Amino acid sequence: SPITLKAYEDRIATHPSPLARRLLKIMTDKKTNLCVSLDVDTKDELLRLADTLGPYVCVFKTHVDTIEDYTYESVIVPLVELSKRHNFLIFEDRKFADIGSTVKSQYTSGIFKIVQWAHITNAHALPGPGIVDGLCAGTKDISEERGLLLLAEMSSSGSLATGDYTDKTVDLARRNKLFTFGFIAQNRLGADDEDFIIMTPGVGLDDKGDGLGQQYRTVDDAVSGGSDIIIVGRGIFAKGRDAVAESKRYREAGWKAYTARVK
Ligand code: 5FU
Repeated sequence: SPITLKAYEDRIATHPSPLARRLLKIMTDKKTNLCVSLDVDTKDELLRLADTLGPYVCVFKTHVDTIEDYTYESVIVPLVELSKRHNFLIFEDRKFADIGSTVKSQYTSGIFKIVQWAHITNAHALPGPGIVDGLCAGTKDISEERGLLLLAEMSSSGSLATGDYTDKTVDLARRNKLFTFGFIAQNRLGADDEDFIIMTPGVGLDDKGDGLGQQYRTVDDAVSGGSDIIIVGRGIFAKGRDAVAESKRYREAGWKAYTARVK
């Protein structure tokens, strides 16, 4: 049977993570639990989608290392500007997976300097507590809120992140709830009063998979199962789709499924 959960609005005041409070406020104000995954190859496509779809999303997810013509000045600076104009958060789906010292450098340095602009990033729990400590140390000189999601489950077929691994990932998140505010997952995780934010990829209304292991669930399935935010990529901008119309459709479906499950 579908689970019932507190309203996003009622979680704002009590959430331990400042970034999560900001996110829940955006979701409440804009009435959206849609995160669009901007998996495109050029800066023009990325910025055009961020501008036209901005009103419908709470978060944009990026893989900034796939942008062919990336420079910090031409991609990040305007993207941050758009995030202010349309009131969305930026989530760099970096999936860190190394020792603390290395991930700290990968988060703060190089050509991407993720911590400077991505409100949210994510990491695998595989290396153990040092990965969270290293990333958290990387936020020390940043004045704005930053947050981390741990990958507790994946959408892909045959994923090894199940059972005991998933449980231990939840335990790892419990060590630092100011910074680690939730999970990439397919199910509700943690106790109700822990209030982790669950973001769920592998959501699509028209496709079953992509031939490379991706598996799609419906919006209803994900949200009634406990997902707080649905992540949609190709379902919205694949060739032949009208990205604005699809964003409206997923946003409506996501909000309807959410209101149906609220206590
Ligand atoms: F952690 C995960 C996961 O378990 N599944 C995913 O699909 C992340 N993803 C990302 O979500 C993936 O890297 C894509 O960027 C996005 C899904 O895109 P799609 O086009 O909706 O399949």
